[in-house]
Amino acid sequence: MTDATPNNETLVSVLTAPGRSALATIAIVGVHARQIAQSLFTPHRGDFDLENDPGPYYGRFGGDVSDDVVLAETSTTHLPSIEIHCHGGSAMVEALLAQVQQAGAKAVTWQELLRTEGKSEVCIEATEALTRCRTSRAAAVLLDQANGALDRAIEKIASSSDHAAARELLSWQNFGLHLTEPWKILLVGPPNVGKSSLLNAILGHERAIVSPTAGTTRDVVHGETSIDGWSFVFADGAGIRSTEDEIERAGISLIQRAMINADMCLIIQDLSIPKVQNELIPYVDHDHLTIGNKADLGSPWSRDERDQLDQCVSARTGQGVDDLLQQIVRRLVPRIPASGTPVPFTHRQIEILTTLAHRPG
Ligand SMILES: Nc1nc2c(ncn2[C@@H]2O[C@H](COP(=O)(O)OP(=O)(O)OP(=O)(O)O)[C@@H](O)[C@H]2O)c(=O)[nH]1
Ligand SMILES: [Mg+2]
Repeated sequence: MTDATPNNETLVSVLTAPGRSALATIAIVGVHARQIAQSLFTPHRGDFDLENDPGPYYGRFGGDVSDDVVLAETSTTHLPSIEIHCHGGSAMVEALLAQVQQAGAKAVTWQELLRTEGKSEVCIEATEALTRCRTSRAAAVLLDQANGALDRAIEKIASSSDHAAARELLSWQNFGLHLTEPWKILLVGPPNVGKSSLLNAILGHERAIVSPTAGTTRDVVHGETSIDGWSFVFADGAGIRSTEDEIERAGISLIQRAMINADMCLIIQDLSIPKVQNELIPYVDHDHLTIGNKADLGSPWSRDERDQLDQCVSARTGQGVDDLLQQIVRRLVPRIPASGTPVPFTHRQIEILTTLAHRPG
């Protein structure tokens, strides 16, 4: 592992997320790290001798403004690296950071610090993605990439010009991009078919207003949940119909625009009234499932008409809702990578692989 820090430069960075928290971690890395710690830290008990004992030490860090901290040397390369665990109020973190800078360290982002320690771009991206992913299942895939699965695969492809291997990696791109961004599912259909009721049944709480009045929902209402360890955001909006009501028309245009960015639409119809062909719903080009709701009520639908649907549900009783969720997962996450599989998860990585897949030779 190489380090990119100029010999005389020592860096300081806050490793924890910006904002107030219980605790924060500041890292000092570079040739003068020990010297800087020595000038600002006084242990509550015993000696402070990083050369011979990496700690942890408990003591006071700072001059006029100071904090009780735990300090330890955490070097993994030949470059001295020290972590200070202080209280997390943003004013205290800023004050300590300023004092470390005054003592000679240069403030950098935690990404720059990782780069200095010789970590690859993929590893830095994975570390960043891990702070944003929402489920432990997604985190496990990202940890594999932080530990080098994707770096090793890209290196091998680059040296062997193995186009098929590049294409295989690219087949995971949609899955990979959704490790940090939930899949977007839009509930669409005519007014009063039970879109808001179904959103509430899926989320397990009363997120959207439900009423027998057609045209109740106007704004797009979002709710996030995880299914089988993958993250999804469901969105419900205005029922689509032709109307003179200006506010309802604005709501319909919102939901039509939201369809453009949705990963999948659920086209909902009401089984308790005769089947209507709603030409206003432009779903045919879109990945979608057709749903018949209100299956708890009597229905004028023929057997054939019901069989053409992907799923019958009752938002009121919950009948069929779990089966619907399983269908959604099977459609959007048809393959799950085995442990250790390289998976690209940023647009930068996808671009690199696309170039490798098309490189002559
Ligand atoms: N029996 C029965 N009634 C339902 C079911 N789902 C919804 N409803 C009723 O149907 C009516 C309309 O439900 P909503 O969820 O507000 O329908 P919507 O599609 O969101 O309607 P808009 O927002 O107006 O477009 C309400 O009275 C609900 O209680 C169901 O599965 N079974
Ligand atoms: Mg509604």
